Amino acid sequence: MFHLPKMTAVAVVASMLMASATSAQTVLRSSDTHPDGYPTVEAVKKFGELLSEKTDGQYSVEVFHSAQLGQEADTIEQTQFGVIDLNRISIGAFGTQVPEATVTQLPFIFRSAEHFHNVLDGPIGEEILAAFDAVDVVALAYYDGGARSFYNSQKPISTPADMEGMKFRVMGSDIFVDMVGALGGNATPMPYGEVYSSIQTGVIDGAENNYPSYDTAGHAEVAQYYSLDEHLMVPEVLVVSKIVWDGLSPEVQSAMREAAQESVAYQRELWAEKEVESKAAVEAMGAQINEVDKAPFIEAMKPVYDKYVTDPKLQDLVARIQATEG
Ligand code: GTR
Repeated sequence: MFHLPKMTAVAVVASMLMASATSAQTVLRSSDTHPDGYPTVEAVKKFGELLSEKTDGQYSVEVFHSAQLGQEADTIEQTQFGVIDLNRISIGAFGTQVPEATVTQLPFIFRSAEHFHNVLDGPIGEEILAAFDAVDVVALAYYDGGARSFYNSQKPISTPADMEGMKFRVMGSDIFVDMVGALGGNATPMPYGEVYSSIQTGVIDGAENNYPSYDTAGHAEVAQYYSLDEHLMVPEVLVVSKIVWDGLSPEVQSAMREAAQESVAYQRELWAEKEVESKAAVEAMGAQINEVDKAPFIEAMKPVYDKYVTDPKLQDLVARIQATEG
């Protein structure tokens, strides 16, 4: 190895620092658990292009897809520490850390995609985004994540009774554990990246997710029964580390907020296309999709609401969501 004399090394480092200060090209690293091409990954790339345009090339974004930076729970911590700059993540992965955001994890809280958009695009959506400040990230925008339904390797599920004794993987939030419990099943929180092999080896019977995840993670290959109860619509969020955010000028902060907002319409378009494409893809993989009467599933969720919606502030939030049109 070539060793520089001490003084020379110092001079080299100093000139490198000066170069980075003058050229001022900052590449922000963004995490995503999904593979390249997935709507969230493509939307964050678009966000990066818009940010770069708005900052005259001063800031750009590199998306580390396919969980290259780790599983979601770990990447949240790293984002809080400022090790990862940006993160596109499901609100479900935050668990119950952000009380206002937990309402979006309540089963059947959103009645339709239209209701979901009406709530998140308005003042309630703003209020929930702002609540993330308390956990050291700044939430910039919501992306679509569709409706999640149960799937498993054993049999079609038509009523909660069919779930009796079955094991389902859920995201790391107590709400989801109680949700499955209230339906008669057993829930195991585990990282997304372990679901495929856990179903394959029989550690769990199934999981729950939207069509695009069920498709792209290959879960349809190992759990062919997909039962359309659509119990959850959990928003995806794009967050930036608070440490990184605090180091940005107000101009760059606004550019970032604008770029994030502008990437939303693009993500929604890609999402709508991907849902259709993935439904066809899973059917081609042998998935058997059954319709479900949602009423008994909705009915069974009362204890979950009773347990998690006790704070009057959250009760008010839930009431306002329910009163929103759509
Ligand atoms: C997907 C979501 C991911 C991840 C995954 C999971 O729908 O887009 O961010 O949370 O679900 O179930 O872990």
